[in-house]
Amino acid sequence: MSLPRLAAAVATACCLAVLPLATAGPAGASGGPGVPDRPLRQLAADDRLRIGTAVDTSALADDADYRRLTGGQFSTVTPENVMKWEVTEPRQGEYDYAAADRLVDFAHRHGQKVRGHVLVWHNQLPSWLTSGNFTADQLREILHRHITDTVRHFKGRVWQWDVVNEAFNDDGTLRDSIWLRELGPGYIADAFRWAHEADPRALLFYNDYNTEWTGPKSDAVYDLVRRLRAEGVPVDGVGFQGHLGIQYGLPTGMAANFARFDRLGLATAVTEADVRMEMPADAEKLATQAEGYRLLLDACLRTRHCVSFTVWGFTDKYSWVPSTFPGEGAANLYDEDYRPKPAYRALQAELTGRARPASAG
Ligand code: 9MR
Repeated sequence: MSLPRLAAAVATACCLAVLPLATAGPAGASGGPGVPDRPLRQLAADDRLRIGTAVDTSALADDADYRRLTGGQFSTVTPENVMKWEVTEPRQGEYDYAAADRLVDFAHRHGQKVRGHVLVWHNQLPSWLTSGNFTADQLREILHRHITDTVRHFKGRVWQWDVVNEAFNDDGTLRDSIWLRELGPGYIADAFRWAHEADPRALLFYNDYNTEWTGPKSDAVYDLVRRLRAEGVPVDGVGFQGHLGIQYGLPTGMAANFARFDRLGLATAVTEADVRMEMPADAEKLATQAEGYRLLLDACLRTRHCVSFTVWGFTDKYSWVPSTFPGEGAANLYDEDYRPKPAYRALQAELTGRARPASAG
């Protein structure tokens, strides 16, 4: 991204229209000594940061508390599932953007920006695609059309797109996916070029997990985006998902890792933060969890062009964790009854009174 575009990205993270906002939750406890009990989005606006959540659109439709906190606490939203290929193109060439459109409208009404998730991934693909007997040329054209049609549909309404998601293994080799097998590694650059053609103003991100610290995987992402930018491929940013588990110990060196991407002239973002634990939860585990969230936010706030910090859902009432990691859970900022947890207070405190490095441009 050119410097003016990067500066514009940071500027849109700042200066949010602040709407009448909700309290922290039904329990509405104070933010702790010296910490004002202001909604996260207001506090983040002071730091020129957008704070976001993934949104479960069924909960948004059915649960008034969920709706109130989604609109009141966050200044950007990511559809947790409804912009994924299996939902948006369930039959070849037949698109269904209805659920995603409803979320984009909600975001618009609440002064929120939208992170589009996701264009190229190995998961949640429709069966017509995975079990079809397509030639490489046909598959390339299918990918081109899907990206073009989807990005055009949301043109001007999506702030950041996760263009390519989780293309690497933890050892830094490219993941064996339908895209790599059939199209070769060039699919990544193609995807960014096609997305840029469809909406030249959207910020285009590479997004992955276990890349928050330095190691073979984040080195591989770093080498990829450096090479793509040198080749003039329109990559604007790197997303660090931020799925942590306290049983593994909390990561170190995240700010230094984010900084090297920043020095490439890229925007960065924390895109899917949650901090899970082995159940049952207790006060000590919740305190460690709070520190995990705090460390992720601190790394972002220290990074000049870290433009948004998104949590992957905000309440334990709706979370992907228990079904994916049996015996684990309690990964979110609010408990199942919408009581704010220590992690919520830690984010409030971390956002309060932080002087961020001045942005370039
Ligand atoms: O939270 C999502 C869950 O509801 C889906 O069942 C799951 C299917 O793979 O995807 C989850 O979201 C993932 C995201 O799209 C990409 N990064 C990892 C997230 C958690 O698995």
